[in-house]
Amino acid sequence: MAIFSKLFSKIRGGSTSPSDWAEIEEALIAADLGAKSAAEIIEIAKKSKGDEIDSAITQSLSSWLSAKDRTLASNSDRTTTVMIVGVNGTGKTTSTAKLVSYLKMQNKSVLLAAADTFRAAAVEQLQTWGDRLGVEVITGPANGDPASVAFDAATKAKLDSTNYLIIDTAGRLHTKSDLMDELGKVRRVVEKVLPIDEVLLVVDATTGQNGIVQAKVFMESVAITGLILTKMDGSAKGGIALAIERETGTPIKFLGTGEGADDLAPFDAEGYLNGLFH
Ligand SMILES: Nc1nc2c(ncn2[C@@H]2O[C@H](COP(=O)(O)OP(=O)(O)OP(=O)(O)O)[C@@H](O)[C@H]2O)c(=O)[nH]1
Ligand SMILES: [Mg+2]
Repeated sequence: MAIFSKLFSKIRGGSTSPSDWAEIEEALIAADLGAKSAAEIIEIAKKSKGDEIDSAITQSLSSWLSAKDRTLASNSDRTTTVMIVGVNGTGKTTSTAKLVSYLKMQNKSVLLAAADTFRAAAVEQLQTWGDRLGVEVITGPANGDPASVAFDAATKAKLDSTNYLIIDTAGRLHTKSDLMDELGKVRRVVEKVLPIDEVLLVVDATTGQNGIVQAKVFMESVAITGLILTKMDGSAKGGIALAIERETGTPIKFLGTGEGADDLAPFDAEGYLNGLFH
């Protein structure tokens, strides 16, 4: 992930030719930083001298990261509700399971809502995770209304004073407006019982710049409070985290780094920036 170390060693190596700069810029774009940020980094590097380059670039990169709270919402007096949304196959269900594991480590009680009613296999997948992790999963009839499953789950979570309700939704193409509207319906119906605290958009890091497009469209339909960036273990292009925060202004709350229940880590912005250099 140390995408800047090559850049610096080249610059420090002496005079940097136009083709060297072009090569560095290409490397930054290939690392998924995005064309705009890559060009700006080159400008900063050209303007800075020797030892100043590191700090000048670090300063810009930190200002591009979101300044918003990255911690998962929590309420001491009522159930905290989390909706998990995103396009197909990004890792929503797996991330839901990972969040259960994360919350159970903190001795929190969790209820799951299988609001992906489109595929029987989707309900089974969540149920399997629920059994493995020892949490109850509220399901509904196949092809039933996802909002109704979410409503039933919210009612039960409130009644039982469960600490967290996590609603796993079906994957949907951000370009399909009827499916996007359905998320708004799930939200409104749950809000009859409990406020929605988090809407976490799950983005697959390996989809690169397309992830940013997905995030922007989802943000127009539902009020996204944070991102979970998955499959970081399968992407050597660490720039996407920075690019997506800069472009959307939305904080990454967690990184997914594998297929297991414990392969989730809160996003450490400082550690991430350090990792880009070393
Ligand atoms: N390597 C890796 N694989 C992951 C990660 N997160 C999820 N996966 C895998 O990605 C695949 C899809 O994950 P799911 O959790 O089913 O994705 P989903 O978004 O729920 O999919 P749909 O409900 O079909 O839209 C599975 O094979 C997961 O094991 C991750 O952080 N790293
Ligand atoms: Mg799923």
